[in-house]
Amino acid sequence: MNYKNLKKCDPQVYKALMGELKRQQEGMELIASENYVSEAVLEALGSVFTNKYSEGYPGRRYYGGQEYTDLAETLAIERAKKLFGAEHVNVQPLSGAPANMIAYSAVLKPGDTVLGMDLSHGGHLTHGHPVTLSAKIYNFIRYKTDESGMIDYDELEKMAIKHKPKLILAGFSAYTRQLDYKRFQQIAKKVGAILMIDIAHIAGLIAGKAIPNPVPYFDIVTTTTHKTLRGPRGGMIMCKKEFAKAIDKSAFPGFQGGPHMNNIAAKAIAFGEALKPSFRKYAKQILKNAKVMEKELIKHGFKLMFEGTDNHMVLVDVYESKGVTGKEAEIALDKVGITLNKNMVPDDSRGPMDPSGIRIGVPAITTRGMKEKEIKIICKWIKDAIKNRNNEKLLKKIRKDVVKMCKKFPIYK
Ligand code: DSN
Repeated sequence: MNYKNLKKCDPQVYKALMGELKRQQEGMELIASENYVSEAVLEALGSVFTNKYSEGYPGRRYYGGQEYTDLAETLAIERAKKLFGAEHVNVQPLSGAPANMIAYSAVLKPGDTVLGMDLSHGGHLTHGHPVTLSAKIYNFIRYKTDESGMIDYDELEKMAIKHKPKLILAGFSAYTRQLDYKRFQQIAKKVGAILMIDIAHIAGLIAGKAIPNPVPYFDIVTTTTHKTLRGPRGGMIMCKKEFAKAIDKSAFPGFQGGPHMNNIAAKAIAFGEALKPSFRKYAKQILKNAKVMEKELIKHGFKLMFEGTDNHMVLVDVYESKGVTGKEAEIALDKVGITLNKNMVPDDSRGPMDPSGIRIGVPAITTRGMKEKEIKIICKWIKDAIKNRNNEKLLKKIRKDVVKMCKKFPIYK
């Protein structure tokens, strides 16, 4: 990649950027929410669309000069509709957290009750964790997984009947099982709640038709565009027609100002890529890779939460199965160039900065072209690096092997 202008203009930022490029090229990226976008997406992000203010929506803007921004935003909307079978799409949310706030404020009044999944049981901060602004505005009640690690739908139904939520929220950032969309729909119908799902983690698996599509079942669907969907960092909201006006008004002028048009153009490109047959292959390969990872890690004596995975990630209790904390494991793996994140496990007895678990995802390495054979080797490296975390010589050797494998699957040449 050529950053010749940046190199001349700002050598300090250039140095940081080149360091990050090398880190991505030579590192094994196992953060479940990360991926590698195409160079076309990168080009759009760094394009002249970045200069343009476009408050409003295509055909209805508050600034002149919108013929090309309208074109790009309309392309993004139409492609997203086709990809997910959505009735209405808003591509302006700057990311997932704003998308959720926009959706809440479109349909809720301060004080309204929401049922959302508990963070330590796989939910997301923006699903009502007490430290968030949304939890200060709305009354979040958080449901959990049962002892086997599954969502207890009977308990969820009881909670819904008891608390009468205005909104029931499905979705997660560290849960590995397929959700029962129909059951969510039945429960919401029974108590007259609006039904929303945050598909940030699994949007690419849905778009690639590797897992079922929740869009027909849910009133509102929020997502990020940069995880399995492999687009630019950003958010998106899909909804049934009856919520379209409220969602659009809540996004702008309710919550945001000018949309980031460079980002929206990049979303259009990524959605175009996701409509191609090769994206389906990628999505299916993610599931295959994650299944191999599940089996291999169990074979190596790791304890997997939720008894395994149906999606792109696994959640591992390293504290119980290996006697190391999530933070210790993350540091040991960082040393060998394997990047992942420490993560709470359900009812974790440890704190979020040094929890019992690690979360491992395969989307980025699947994008690189790695398959079952490589996953088996990576799982062995994970086991060896954690076990030998104080053996600097062995860690260095694994680091070399990691770089060698990454070079066989090059990115951003
Ligand atoms: N930070 C994202 C993740 O890693 O899951 C969610 O916002």
